[in-house]
Amino acid sequence: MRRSLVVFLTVCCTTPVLAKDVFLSIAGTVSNFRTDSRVFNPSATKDIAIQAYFLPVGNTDNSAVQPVTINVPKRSQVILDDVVTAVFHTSGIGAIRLSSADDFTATSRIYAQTASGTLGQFVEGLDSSKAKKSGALLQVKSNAAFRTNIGAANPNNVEANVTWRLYDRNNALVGSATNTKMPPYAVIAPQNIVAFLGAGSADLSDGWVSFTSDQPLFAYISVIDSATTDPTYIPAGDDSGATAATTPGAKSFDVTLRNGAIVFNPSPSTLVQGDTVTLHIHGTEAVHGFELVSPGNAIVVPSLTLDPGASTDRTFIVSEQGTFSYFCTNSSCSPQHSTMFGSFVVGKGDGGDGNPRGY
Ligand SMILES: [Cu+2]
Repeated sequence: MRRSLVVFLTVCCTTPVLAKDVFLSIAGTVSNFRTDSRVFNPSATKDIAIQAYFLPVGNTDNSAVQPVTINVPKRSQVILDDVVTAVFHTSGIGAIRLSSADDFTATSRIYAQTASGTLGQFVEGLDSSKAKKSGALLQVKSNAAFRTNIGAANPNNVEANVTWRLYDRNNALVGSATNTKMPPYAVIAPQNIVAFLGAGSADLSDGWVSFTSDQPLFAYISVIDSATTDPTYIPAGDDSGATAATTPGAKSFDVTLRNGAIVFNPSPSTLVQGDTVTLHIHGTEAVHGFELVSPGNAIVVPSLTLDPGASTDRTFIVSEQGTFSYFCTNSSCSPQHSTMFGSFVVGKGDGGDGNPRGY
């Protein structure tokens, strides 16, 4: 009796589970852009049903999005031209999630309609099991000849906390890490990598991006030739998740933005010219801003704003001596805005005694 039960359990549970949860990270019907998708059912014996979700961009919670059913007969390709309009009866840009208890594959081509024809790029539908907690996006090009857009989709029904790092052609970290919170099923629209990652005027004739996330993520870049608008879609490859090597002698500070004060911890009074500084900036209580200006009025940390609970890192090299000033840049943050400023003095070096030298 017991033996037959064991046999029964073994037989019942060794059937492979083919459930799939596939993401097309970018699709859209907007201005002259369209997306044509194809879905294929490889089964020789079974017609299948797929639940399709359109997840709009905007990095918002898409967990309440309702699905549309797509039926795919056995051994058939279903043609979904202009999929956003044809299947979802909407427009705009977003990711598409396709979910089924059965196996299938999905592909798409997102393209611009031009006077002389279309210019497009291939997007492979990737199962959520292929999403990555750490990845590398290669072939970044951003200069006079090319621009690079970056986008991402969170395939989880929970928030993902992502840290992005941009590296130049010498594999040196550019600027500082950028932290992004992605709500459940949130989608980040393709956007220029220079603005998204705060690259400033760095040389990005070649580069790459790494990301780490507490939830597996889909991320991609699209590299666009500025002269022809020829686009190339590049999905994330694997990375070890190692963080950037820290600069020897680097100093880091927590900077808390709260109603009425900007608080450094520890005090930046020991900084000297040449130090590499990372500020871990934390928002609390209200939407506060932050900017840091050098003694010569150079903007060291460009204006940023943080929601309560949000944080971001900014790294810079102290290039001048004198008084550095910081202040809140959101004048409507709170009634105590007018006291949200401060300064610190940078000397020449400590002269070996651990104390800052006057200047
Ligand atoms: Cu303020």
